[in-house]
Amino acid sequence: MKIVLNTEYASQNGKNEIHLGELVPCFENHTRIDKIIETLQQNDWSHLEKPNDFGLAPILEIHESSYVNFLKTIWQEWLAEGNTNDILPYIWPIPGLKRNIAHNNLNAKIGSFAFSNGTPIMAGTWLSAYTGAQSALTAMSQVIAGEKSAFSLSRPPGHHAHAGFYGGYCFLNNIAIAAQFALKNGANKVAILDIDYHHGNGTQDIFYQRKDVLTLSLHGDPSTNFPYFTGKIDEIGEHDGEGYNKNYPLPDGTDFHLWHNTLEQACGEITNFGADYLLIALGVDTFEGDPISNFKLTTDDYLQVSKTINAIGLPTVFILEGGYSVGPIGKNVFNVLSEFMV
Ligand code: SP5
Ligand code: ZN
Repeated sequence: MKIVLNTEYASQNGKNEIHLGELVPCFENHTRIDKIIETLQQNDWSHLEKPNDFGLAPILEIHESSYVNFLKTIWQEWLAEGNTNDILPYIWPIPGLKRNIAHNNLNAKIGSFAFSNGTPIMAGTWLSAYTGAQSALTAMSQVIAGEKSAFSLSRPPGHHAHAGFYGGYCFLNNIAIAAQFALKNGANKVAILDIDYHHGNGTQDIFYQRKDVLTLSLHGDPSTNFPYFTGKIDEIGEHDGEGYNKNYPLPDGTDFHLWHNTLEQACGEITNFGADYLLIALGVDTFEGDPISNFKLTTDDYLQVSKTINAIGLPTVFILEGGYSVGPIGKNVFNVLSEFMV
């Protein structure tokens, strides 16, 4: 399998997020990728490819140009006003207030492009986000060119990002950008299977009215888990997309037996759909030791996950999402990829 790394992954280096009422060091930090690289090397897998640069066009297929422009320029605007700390939003134009992306006040503008507060922006955010998206595109292009599988080892993650706003540690929706790229380059249908602990709200929203992209997500029940306001079972898509989105919310404390039975149901949907390619939003925050999640998967369980995904038999692109237990993250990711590591 080909593995593509955005070497600028550490340029996103947020200091703090709010957790249980206090500022704590960001869970989503560069040590996650450092550890995955280290584990790959220990397992004699040290050939990591650099992303090609596909430019802004494939990003603009998914994201609004005003939003992309915001991500590119907000740090300079922030600096120009004399600020030095990371940018964190603190007011949002929820219904009843008026969204205004052209607002002159930066706090008002920032809140208009964000949906949650735990996602700092700093000098290197755009570089990491841009190269992360290019990494996903490169992995996708390799599979389009005939590779059986590829892995985008990239950071920051993407599945929470919507067409026009960021949150949940995500800025650009890498997997949506890669899926759209596949459709533009010959595919008729693609399936996205999101196995991160959290609902892939951005990906769901982006393809909600489309039937050429089947979106499936297994996640912690939004009644008790981020992102709270999406991810329920009755969100099935709309218009042409009705029936092409499926959510599998699972209760707190879910163990591998229930999780894997659910995975097999989702795999059945993918087989029936008849996709040309499968894209996996690969989060390992389902791990039993994850500090912000509460499923009970073990490192060995991820070996079976690899077998079950491989049994679908489709050319497959894996794109890294979450997973915050840094010590075992490398082995957990390696095990999900194990059947594809040829
Ligand atoms: C890509 C990804 O995995 N994003 C996850 C974003 C989750 N952010 C919210 C974290 C909230 C931390 N505090 C929650 C306490 C849970 N008991
Ligand atoms: Zn997650």
